[in-house]
Amino acid sequence: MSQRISLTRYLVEQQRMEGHIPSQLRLLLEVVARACKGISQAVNKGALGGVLGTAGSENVQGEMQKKLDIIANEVLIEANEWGGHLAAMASEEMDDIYVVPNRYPQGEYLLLFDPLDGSSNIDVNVSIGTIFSVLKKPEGDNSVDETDFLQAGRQQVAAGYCVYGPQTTLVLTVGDGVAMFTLDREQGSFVLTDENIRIPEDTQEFAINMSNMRHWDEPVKRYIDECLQGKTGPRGKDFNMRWIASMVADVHRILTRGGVFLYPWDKREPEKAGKLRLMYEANPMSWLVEQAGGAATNGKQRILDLKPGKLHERVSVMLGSKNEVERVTAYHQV
Ligand code: P6P
Repeated sequence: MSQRISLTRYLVEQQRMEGHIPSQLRLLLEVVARACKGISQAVNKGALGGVLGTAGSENVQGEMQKKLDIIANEVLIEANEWGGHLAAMASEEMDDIYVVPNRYPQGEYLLLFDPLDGSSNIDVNVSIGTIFSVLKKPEGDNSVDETDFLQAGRQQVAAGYCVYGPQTTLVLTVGDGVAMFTLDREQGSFVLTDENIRIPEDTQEFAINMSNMRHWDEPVKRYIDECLQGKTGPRGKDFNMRWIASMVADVHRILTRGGVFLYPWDKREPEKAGKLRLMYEANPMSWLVEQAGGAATNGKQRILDLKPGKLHERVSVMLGSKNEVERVTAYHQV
């Protein structure tokens, strides 16, 4: 059997050979991975752990929180607050940033996360996941506030997700390609199972919530309609469709076999730029996709170039196989 490389060894070798990962960032990534193992355990218990169903509260998005949303959020906070690698954290489940308490040393990194993406799938046993993004705290005074987080996605120093599906798989980039680690539950460690992941530039598979079709803008309607026309239409080939309603699972499929994912702006809430959140969903996923040779735009601009105005800002998302993203983006220019 080929030698098994653990996440720890991978990160140490990346640090030693590539110089990509300062020791504090390596510690941060190890802590996040350990937290994801804990979340995976909680998710896997399901009804036996009394963790299904709603918590009876709403998050900053006005969405009903599931018990596991809160558990996952707490696991990430408690795992990361004492290590000395972070100045503060931000989460989909918390209105404001969480500044590392004074009783712990402050570090130079900012950690953002959607602790459990795809919550609507928890109770029906469909894949969900944790998405995370790491920024450096801007130089300057020791205090930290929300404005320190408002950096474009191209400023990220690490990004990844952990998908809790048939396997528990951690996918990570520090700016030198994308690597995948599968959790070996017998050893209790993540093992490298794929690296230098590449997304095919072309695809015949799109992911979108078709029930929103009547609300889409014309360029998206045109793009999807041409896909649906298949071989006899302008695309000259048939397309398949997938929609898991867990961004983590849809993006994992795209990183594994290609595809294009769209959650575009629509007329249901025209004042909102989209449904997905820029800072802790679109930015980390867009960087992973770009690092694997794909593309990610909001229909008009590269997502990683967007300068956020507020922490929980939403954005229209089109990402995946490069040629498809470029096509649907071009339709927005006409
Ligand atoms: P819809 C999950 O709630 C999420 O934020 C993404 O993970 C997912 O892609 C999307 O929303 C699903 O939205 O409207 O299809 O339920």
